Amino acid sequence: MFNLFNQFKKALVKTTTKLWRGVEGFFGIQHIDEAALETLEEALYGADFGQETVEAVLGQIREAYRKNKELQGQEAAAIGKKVLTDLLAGSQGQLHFAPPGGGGPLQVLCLMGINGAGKTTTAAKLAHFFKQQGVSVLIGACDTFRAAANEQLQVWAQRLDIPLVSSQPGADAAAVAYEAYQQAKARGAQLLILDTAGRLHTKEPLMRELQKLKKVLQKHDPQAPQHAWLVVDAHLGSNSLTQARAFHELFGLTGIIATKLDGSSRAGALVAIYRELKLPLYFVGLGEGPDDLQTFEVRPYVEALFG
Ligand SMILES: Nc1nc2c(ncn2[C@@H]2O[C@H](COP(=O)(O)OP(=O)(O)O)[C@@H](O)[C@H]2O)c(=O)[nH]1
Ligand SMILES: [Mg+2]
Repeated sequence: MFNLFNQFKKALVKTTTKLWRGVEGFFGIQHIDEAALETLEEALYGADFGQETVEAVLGQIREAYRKNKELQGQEAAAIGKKVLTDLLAGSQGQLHFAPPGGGGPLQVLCLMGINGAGKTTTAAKLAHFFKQQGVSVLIGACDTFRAAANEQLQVWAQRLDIPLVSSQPGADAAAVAYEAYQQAKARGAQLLILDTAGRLHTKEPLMRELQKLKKVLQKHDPQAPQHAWLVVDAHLGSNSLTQARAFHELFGLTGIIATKLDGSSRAGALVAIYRELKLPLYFVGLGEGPDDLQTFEVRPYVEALFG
């Protein structure tokens, strides 16, 4: 727990630095004033927390300042942390699997999102993560759109020693999903992770392809996919909220993964997404390596932002 906390904090350092720079040491100042509050407000908007959250944080801090003109930066930060923590209550996603070797029903996890969001990398990282937890995993390479996509997953699968089902570029993504499901079943796997082609939420044919994939999976199991996670690039800030709305409406998401938090200064958008859609956050990506994935936890996230 302690290690995880530190690692998270380190990776979010850029986010923190940005906020800090924006507020020029706001949290360290002896007594805050009107100018400091305005700088803080700007910094929070800059980090894409969204209007409602900025107003909630600022509202509480202003209220405290009104009552106590000697309010310290540290005290203001504690108020900010409390507001964010309350807003994020219930946002930590949880997954349950039968104990190692215990079997249990096959769960299907479908990753979706726009091009470059980090879906393929995340599919590999997740497979690696769950394998280490003793869950038996199989990956289905359903991005049949980009020629290099199969190759990218093959390299990962080989390196991490994870079974992979793939097909030719141009093949029907839903057919790959169907085949991958059968193989996962035959192997007694507990988790099937499906990587899919990147798509804009505005492009209809690709969005329809996702619906077809779902329909085909449901021939095997009416409950599948049990998990439909949107992978969002934290650099995109509030833009990712627009994506989440569209994917959720079309596909019915069950969760969010935010990648590239290691370099993002717009990480406040995660709060905005949770606030509106109430979709749990499962993992955050903190780099390009197989281990650069952490389960999302509220406390280190809030600490990193307001630390
Ligand atoms: N720094 C960083 N880079 C990442 C992260 N996740 C993915 N990437 C990089 O983002 C790029 C796009 O990733 P990819 O998985 O191919 O995206 P996809 O198009 O959604 O499948 C690659 O260069 C990845 O190495 C992350 O958490 N942090
Ligand atoms: Mg990909």
